[in-house]
Amino acid sequence: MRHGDPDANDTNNVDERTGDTMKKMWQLAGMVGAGLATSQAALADWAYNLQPPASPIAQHVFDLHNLIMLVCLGIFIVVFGAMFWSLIKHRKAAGHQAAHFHENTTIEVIWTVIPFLILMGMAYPAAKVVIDMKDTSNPDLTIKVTGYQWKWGYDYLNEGVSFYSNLSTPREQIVNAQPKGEHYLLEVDEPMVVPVGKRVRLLITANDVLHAWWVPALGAKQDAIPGFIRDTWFTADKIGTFRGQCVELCGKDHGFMPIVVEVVSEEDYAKWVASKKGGAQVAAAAEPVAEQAPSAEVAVEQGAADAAAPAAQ
Ligand SMILES: [Cu+2]
Repeated sequence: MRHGDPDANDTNNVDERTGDTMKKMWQLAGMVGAGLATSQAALADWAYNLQPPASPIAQHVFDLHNLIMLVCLGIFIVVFGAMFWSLIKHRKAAGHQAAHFHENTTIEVIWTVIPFLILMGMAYPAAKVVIDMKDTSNPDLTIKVTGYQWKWGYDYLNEGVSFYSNLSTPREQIVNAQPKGEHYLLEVDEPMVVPVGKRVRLLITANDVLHAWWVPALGAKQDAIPGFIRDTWFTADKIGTFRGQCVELCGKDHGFMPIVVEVVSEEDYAKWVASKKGGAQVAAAAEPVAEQAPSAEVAVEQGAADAAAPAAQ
């Protein structure tokens, strides 16, 4: 600061104001830090990776993710390493003279060929996984999944079992009148039940607007589109409960139509089917499920999918 300068006072004020802003920023940072520290429970739930895979496809997706992240890391290190090395080693202050040249065919060929090879190296395993995801041939059982505002409908085409799956989180938890449960907004009254180790084909559609069915641990994700039937598949390789959500913004209760898949042993699955069929007879189809949803026949007429095939098998 120049003493005796008529602007010295103004400069002082600017310094003070800058100091105030800095102080405020530090206070804000402190508040955010304290906020994070007090929500230790919430932090404990944070996971910094994909969900542990529970199907071969999910495993492929997981491995692919790791591989691509490593490639990205390698590129990051090389590019930033070269940049900082150039900035520091060749700085003017160190007496470096700038080179004067234009065009260098060798370097241009190298920086075209290397990225091309990297891209090809990433595209090959990625395409393999995508093709595997789309191969829904030879299923052991087929389930039609219908998205509704705001619930899911499941029709087991082989067993003739149909039901809706609704959010079961109590209203009190949603409006903060009760503490939130362990599976808050990720719990349903009737989960999808499938046998372990079986190839499950899902025919996915919607009855009103776009929805999307996603269970990350099973590696199954597919848009549910009214009037169309899209398919996907999974083979759960462990018994357990797997949770997912609708992942296409579908209206006011989009966040209130979770998905729960219960993977059980083959015996338990047979028991479950028997119990569902017994229950269905009692109910005497009082409420025909998925009446308005596009039937398999309609879909075939539309040429949308070979939806009738699993029923015929
Ligand atoms: Cu939805």
